[in-house]
Amino acid sequence: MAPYTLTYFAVKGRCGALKMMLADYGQQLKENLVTFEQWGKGDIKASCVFGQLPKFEDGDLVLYQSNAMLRHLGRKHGAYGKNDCEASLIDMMNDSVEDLRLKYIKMIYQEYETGKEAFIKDLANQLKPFETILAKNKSGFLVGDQISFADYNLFDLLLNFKVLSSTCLDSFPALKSFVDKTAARPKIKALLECDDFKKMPINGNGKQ
Ligand code: GTB
Repeated sequence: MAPYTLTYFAVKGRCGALKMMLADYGQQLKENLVTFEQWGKGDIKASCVFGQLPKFEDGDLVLYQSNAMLRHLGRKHGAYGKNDCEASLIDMMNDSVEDLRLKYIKMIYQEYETGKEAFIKDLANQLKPFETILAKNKSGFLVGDQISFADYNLFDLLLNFKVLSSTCLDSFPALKSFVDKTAARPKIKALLECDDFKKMPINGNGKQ
């Protein structure tokens, strides 16, 4: 039996990083896919503590909030740094990935037609700090010398950006190498190549 259960819509959305992390750690995941029709009835929404999905279950523990899920799995599977200072730096990195993801989500869901070009134009400014961090940290990870949940989260978002603008990493060698190396991790490569994952849209409104 899979130790973890994820309830979410049939999109990568806020769960791509979580799926990559679990795949990389060789963990099974049971997925309950919720359709818009089911969601629209309102009873699933009413059952969610904050009225939103994803919902993640680890035995009796029920979590909402995708970043809390990443932190939980980071703690359990050794992807939350080697000490408290690394853990705090990983939190800082993940918060910055979240800031950027929120900008992306806003553009996708609220202003795709009017804001896409401006978003792509500004992407280099947004990516520069991550490039600097990765170029400085010779391990190829955001913090320390081992992969953390923030790395999976950044990787997932960068894959979305590459779909949005295929050339967006061209002037960022450290980010490009980070993406190539993460994508080449055997279990992540297998997930990225598997049909069930590939066919899932990135976002719920069909924009990408
Ligand atoms: N901070 C929360 C987290 O990180 O988990 C944000 C969760 C969230 O935004 N959930 C959205 C949701 O439940 C789905 S993710 N929306 C329904 C509601 O609020 O009633 C984004 C998303 C939006 C729409 C679709 N879709 O239409 O397929 C898919 C994903």
